[in-house]
Amino acid sequence: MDKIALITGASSGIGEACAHVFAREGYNLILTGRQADKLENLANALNIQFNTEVAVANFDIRNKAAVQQNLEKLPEAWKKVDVLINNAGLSKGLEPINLGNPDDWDVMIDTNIKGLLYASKIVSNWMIANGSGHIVNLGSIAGKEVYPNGNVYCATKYAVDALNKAMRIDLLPHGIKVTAINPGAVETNFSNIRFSGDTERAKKVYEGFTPLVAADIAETIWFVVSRPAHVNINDLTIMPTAQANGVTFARKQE
Ligand code: 8X3
Repeated sequence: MDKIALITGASSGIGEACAHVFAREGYNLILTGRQADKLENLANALNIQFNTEVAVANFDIRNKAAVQQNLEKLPEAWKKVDVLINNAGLSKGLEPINLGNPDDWDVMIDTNIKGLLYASKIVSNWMIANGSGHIVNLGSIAGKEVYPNGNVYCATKYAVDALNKAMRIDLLPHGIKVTAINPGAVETNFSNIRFSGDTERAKKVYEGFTPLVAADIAETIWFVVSRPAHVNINDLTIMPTAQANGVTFARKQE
């Protein structure tokens, strides 16, 4: 069998873009996410375009039992995962801590931290059994700097940063590479979800400059994964040229 990449949160955005790039590069794919129809459509499209074999695993990454059942029931041949892309993640709300919605906090903590852990535990054991592997964790500039009203989202991405470092230590004896990719502003559905469908507010985030697109991140992940066996990129922060840090943008007035 060809190499296998498992991508969480694969039905849209950066996850979907990674599916395209890794299919193009000859990988077979395990695509996970909550939206079965979107995953199936993507699987069919990649099969037609690249002849990619795709296994779809439909579950909510916040559900520990569902993650375990759906991954463990994959046929043994599919457990020879070479690359795990821990992409599933989201932001809900952008409010000062005293006004934040604890339900939003739960969703972010359960998805961005706990979901990443559930998937990583299972797949890292497969990688240990296989004797190799590469885990790519999607962090964020929000995991490098705290910005106003970012509070809990930033905390979850700081946790990803910590787990990225921790995994690298723990999996070192097994020859497993671990990398964090930390994007700045990428125009996906991210801000629509952050602002609960307030598309006007979401659009403003990307006004007056050229943001990154999902493909920019997917190509960067491919670069990281395609380095020679002895090279690991630990941590990579990537931003639009018009963004200097979490809050400083060169915006042109329209
Ligand atoms: C997404 C980028 O700047 O909105 O993680 O936190 S940012």
